[in-house]
Amino acid sequence: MFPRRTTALLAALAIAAPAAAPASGMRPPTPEERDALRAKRGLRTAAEAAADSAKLANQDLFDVQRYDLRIVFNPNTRRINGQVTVTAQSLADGLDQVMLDLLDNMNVDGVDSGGVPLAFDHQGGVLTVTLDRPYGAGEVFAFTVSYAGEPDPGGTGYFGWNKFLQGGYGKMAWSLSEPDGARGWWPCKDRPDDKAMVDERWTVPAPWVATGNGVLAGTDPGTPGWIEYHWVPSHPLTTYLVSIAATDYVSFSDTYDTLSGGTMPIDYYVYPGDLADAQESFKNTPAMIRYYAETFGEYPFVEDKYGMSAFPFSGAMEHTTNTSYGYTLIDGTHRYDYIIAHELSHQWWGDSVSPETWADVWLNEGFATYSEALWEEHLNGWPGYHDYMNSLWREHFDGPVYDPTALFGSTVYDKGAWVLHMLRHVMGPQAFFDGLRAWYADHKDGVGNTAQFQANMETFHGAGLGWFFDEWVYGENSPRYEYGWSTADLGDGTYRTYVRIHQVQTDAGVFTMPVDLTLVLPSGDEVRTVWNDAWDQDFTLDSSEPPSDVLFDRDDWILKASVTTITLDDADGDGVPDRNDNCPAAANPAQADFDGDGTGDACDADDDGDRLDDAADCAPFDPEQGRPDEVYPLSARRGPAGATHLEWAAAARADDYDVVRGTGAGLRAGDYGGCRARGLTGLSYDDPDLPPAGEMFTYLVRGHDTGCGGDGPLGDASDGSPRDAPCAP
Ligand SMILES: [Ca+2]
Ligand SMILES: [Ca+2]
Ligand SMILES: [Ca+2]
Ligand SMILES: [Ca+2]
Ligand SMILES: [Zn+2]
Repeated sequence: MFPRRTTALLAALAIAAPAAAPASGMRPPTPEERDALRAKRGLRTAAEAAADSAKLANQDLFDVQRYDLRIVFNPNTRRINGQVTVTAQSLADGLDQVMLDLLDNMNVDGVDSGGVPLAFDHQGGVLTVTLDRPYGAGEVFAFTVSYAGEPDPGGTGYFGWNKFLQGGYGKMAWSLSEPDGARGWWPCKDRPDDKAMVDERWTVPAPWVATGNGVLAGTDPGTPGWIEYHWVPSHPLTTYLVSIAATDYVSFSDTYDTLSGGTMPIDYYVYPGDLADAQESFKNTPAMIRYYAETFGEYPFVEDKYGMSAFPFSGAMEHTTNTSYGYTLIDGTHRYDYIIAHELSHQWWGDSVSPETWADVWLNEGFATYSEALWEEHLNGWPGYHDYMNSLWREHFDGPVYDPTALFGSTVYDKGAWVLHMLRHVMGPQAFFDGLRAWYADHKDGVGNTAQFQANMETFHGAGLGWFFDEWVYGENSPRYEYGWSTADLGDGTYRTYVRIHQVQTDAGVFTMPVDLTLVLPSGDEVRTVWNDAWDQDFTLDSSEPPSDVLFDRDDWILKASVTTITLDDADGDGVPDRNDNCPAAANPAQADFDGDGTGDACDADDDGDRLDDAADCAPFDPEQGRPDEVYPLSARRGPAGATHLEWAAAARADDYDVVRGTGAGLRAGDYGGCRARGLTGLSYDDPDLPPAGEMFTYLVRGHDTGCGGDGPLGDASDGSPRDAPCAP
């Protein structure tokens, strides 16, 4: 809905006053205009709700199947009197009491079942009825409550008796029960999660017209001076959507051609002076129904009707098949088509698929607000849609979308619409709209909650969306982005653009989102989508032309609080930002790094990482060539027949090995001996010789690179000097 309090009506009138230049087209409302059209009221406090726990527990024990309402509305006394028959099914054995909501301004005259009086207690807004006997699970019971009183005596806005005209006030009767006003004028289980069939008999002064939900089954003059209108909806309703709107209406009709080739009436009821204006202002409704039917699935109440009835709010309310529409919005222009579209789309989102709890109200209002943008897209394509979504943008939204702090605040409406807008980009349009259609198809005439909607969309996305719902639906606030970019010419026809994305919001955690980065290239824009899931993140984008600009989320698919361009330092001017440059002080745009050690060749002293500095490396770009490492470890043990068995570990870059044998006496003289074997490709050697009596052999092994590396070391002597031993071939 687009509701507001009656007490603020004068301000609303000022906002809705015609502009100096008559507008012929629809334009997005400003945020201020939107706020002015919305009620500030919400549900009762948590403490008050908790006090309801006994009632809510009792209401869980029965399922209302049907309400038959028969109510006389007397604008002269501002009172109603009614009989409401409640038909319900017990969901538990032994149910002998049921608790309904009915505010204390209504006085209950009696409760009966088939003419037999039932005991009841009415206090604190709760009507407790003692049934004629205990009912078992599955059994159906019915009783009729007879009551009378003045609805909404405090003028909180759920019921009224006035209308406002150019010349002053007039009388009418109207209701706007969302979220919990139904209990102010009729007894019901006033919760959105229990839909029921409804039959409405509204008696009003003749010759008034009383409108309601569904199809007009007939009128009955009854008592002279009065007339009864009998409205029958063919689909179950949520209590807050039951509607009365009655005054000296004039009516006119239009026709919707259904998707299956049938027709459905569209019936309008307006104040007599507004007929001509309404015939112009309402003209687009059939096209809107058609568009939404094609987009979401057939209009939910195609067997009944769609209709609008003027009433004195400056906003509107999506009563099922009978939207109550602020009379100030009927001005002969189409500037308020967005409100017509909003309320119409509620027939799918809210009326057919109703919220399971009020915490889920964004499934109504976010969807209806998003549907405004879809209608604009239908009319004006992507630019219209894009501008419309941006008109819903705010730097800050209070609180979360789910279980909001303000039931009818901008977080629910506008951020809720942005949630769908963002989801469309995350999922892709095909999966997104398939998901919306399934959400409607699977929950029509029922209720749904946010977790179910998430699961539904995950099915079409083919992946989890918990990260998305956590940050955008259950979480609060929006990301603030800084980004910078720089491009390096790789010299091979490739341009590599470095992009840094830095999230700097302090009122929320890091946001995970796919981010569109647009490269502005001589031959046209290229959009690259990166997955941003860290506070400070770097990306590279290659292109065959140098970009003249890089745009962040050009098409505004992210509800970002801000985006700021930053400069990325590039000390050596090679186009690679310092934070990414593997040689920040040496121009090396291609960033060649032969050994992949993070230090570019342009500044790496050992390019191939073979531990020989380039200056000393006979093959600085071949780690397989170069002086072998020292052989280590080397072990010796006694082999068969007294031979010596040597084993050693492979040394890097060694292609084969030399075994050097000396004696203990030689070693003491600094002589390591000479080659015992050369060119061993294995890692062991058996020396069959036995040392002379009283002597011992010493062994050293060194690797040998058959390439340019030559001999490896034999290790260091005890004085630190390298050991050496000739090993002539
Ligand atoms: Ca650089
Ligand atoms: Ca560099
Ligand atoms: Ca390197
Ligand atoms: Ca090297
Ligand atoms: Zn709405």
